[in-house]
Amino acid sequence: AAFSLTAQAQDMPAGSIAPDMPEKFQVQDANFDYVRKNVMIPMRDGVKLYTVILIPKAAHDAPILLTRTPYSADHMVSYASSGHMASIMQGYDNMPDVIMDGGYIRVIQDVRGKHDSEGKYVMNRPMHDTSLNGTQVDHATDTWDTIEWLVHNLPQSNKKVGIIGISYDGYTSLTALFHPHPALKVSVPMNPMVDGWMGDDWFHYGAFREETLPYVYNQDTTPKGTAKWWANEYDAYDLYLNGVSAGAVGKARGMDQIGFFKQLLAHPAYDSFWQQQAIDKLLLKEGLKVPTLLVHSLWDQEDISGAIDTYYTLQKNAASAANLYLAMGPWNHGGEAKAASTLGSINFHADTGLYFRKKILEPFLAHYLKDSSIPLPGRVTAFRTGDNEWETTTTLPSQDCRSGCTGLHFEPGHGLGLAAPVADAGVVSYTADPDHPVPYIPRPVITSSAPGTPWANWLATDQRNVTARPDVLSMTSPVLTHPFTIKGQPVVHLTASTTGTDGDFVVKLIDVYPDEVPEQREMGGYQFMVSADILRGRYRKSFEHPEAIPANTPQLYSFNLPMTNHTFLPGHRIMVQVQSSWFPLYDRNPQTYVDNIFLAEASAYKSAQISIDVAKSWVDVHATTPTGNIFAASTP
Ligand code: PG9
Repeated sequence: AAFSLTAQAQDMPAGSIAPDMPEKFQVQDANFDYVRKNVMIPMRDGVKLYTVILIPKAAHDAPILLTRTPYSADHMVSYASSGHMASIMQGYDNMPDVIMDGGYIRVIQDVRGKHDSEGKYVMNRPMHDTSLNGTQVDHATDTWDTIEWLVHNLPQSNKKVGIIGISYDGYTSLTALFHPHPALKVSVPMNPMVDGWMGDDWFHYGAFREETLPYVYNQDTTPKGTAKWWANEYDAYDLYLNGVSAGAVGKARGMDQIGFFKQLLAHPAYDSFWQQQAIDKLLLKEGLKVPTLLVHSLWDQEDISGAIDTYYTLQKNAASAANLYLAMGPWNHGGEAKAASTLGSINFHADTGLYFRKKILEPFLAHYLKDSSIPLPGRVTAFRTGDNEWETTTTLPSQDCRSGCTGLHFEPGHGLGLAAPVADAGVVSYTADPDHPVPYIPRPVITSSAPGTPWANWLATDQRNVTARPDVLSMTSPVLTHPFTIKGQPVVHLTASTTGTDGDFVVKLIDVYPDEVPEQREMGGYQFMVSADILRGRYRKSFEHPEAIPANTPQLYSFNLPMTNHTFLPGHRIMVQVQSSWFPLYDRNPQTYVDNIFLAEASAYKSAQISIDVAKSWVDVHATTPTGNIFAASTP
């Protein structure tokens, strides 16, 4: 060996050095239980997409499970600690107990323009048959071309393909359903991003999710995400307050070079830019032809609307509804892919993630991809929190609550009850000061992308951290003597006036635990948010055409809260909270009407007095348990 070293040195041109790394390192996989192929699959426009294929060595006649991602195919299979396929499948979107144990061929592809794929990235690439995309390609055509290549190049497969993924990869699982390839037999969009304006990642009913700026920065600056968001302030509350508006915070970091950021700034309202990207509505027009299992997390901190809106929208067409299944559970974003016996402090006393994977996902995939005699799960399988039970139904309660709903009515003295109060019950007021917005989690707010962030479980945070604030209104029921079960989407009816000309309304439905919880003492008095959302007041009449709020004039603010399936237990109380900021998850509303809140000047941000008409404010819920005399006689 000493000789060959000398020889090698002599071969080298003067002034160079022998590199350690071979041109291409060959991994020795003789003792692996799978074969890995990294291939560039050509699309119809010549762009090649980087695709990792893991084939179990025992595979023959095996179905294929595809995921299309902007989060790096390599990264998603880079956890190798042994030669077993399961060891590299620990992580986002990979559920080894289903995918590997099921003998599937696993395929993960980088979408256009991200990581090792060619082409240009567009954050939410519009479908090619809309006016927003002048090319002939989109995620649907890329999926089609990929599947075409897979079924012709994987002799170990049975030529049946399923597509699966969480969040962005749930969105690509939905886009695969447009003009689907005949070999696509099933889709499983988990926590999919569906309509970025209405209630998923970017806005909720027009309020901008300022804490997504780091995501946009990290994702949309370089193909491999090498440029990282930065902030000098440790507390994101300070960062966004100092930055004034979301537009200014982004611009200070050069984000006005990013196409998607420019689109955000140009489209604060629900105009045709957003409407043409609402996947649920496009899919209704297209028709759902492939069996699809939508997966929804009831405490999804990122995409809490996507799966549910898609479910309701597709119910409008019987043929599409016939291909549709829904599973939902007490998870955060993607929590169903992991162990899920708790959500923050809330304990479900059983692994609901494992139940989902084994009892719902596994048979669903196996039925369509392996053997149609394997029984399917129910149409709708849902975990009910509070009393912690799984249940199966054929459908969900109506989305609008037009009939058959129970009102949780505001009452004088900050009460909440089932009887509509007398006509003139007065108002309850608070001052909303944009210089002191209500934090969505206790400060310091560790931003969603930073180490140590409580982001994943924040929706289950104890609301006592804000209940005592004078700008948070809490309406509380007496103690329940009976269980009170609600399902579906609560509908808010708030009649309020403001001294300003714009304003936000956050409404939260909260389960207040008894002061003493012997089996879990730290839960005593816990205020568990069951469902909550925000409406930007300028959109109260039209999401497309904002209107200033006439000062000091009562207005109706009506909007749906996220899906529930929850039992308030005896001994607990029901609370509804109202506040005018949820910061910095949502950008501040200046409370003075300006054309574009992204560009609001510091001088526009003004305090406002908010007055809620007690008799004309309530939250409708689908209650499935008795609604008669369910409360103890006196308000505690
Ligand atoms: N919620 C993330 C996302 C989806 C779609 C667009 C942008 C962001 C995600 O977790 O993938």
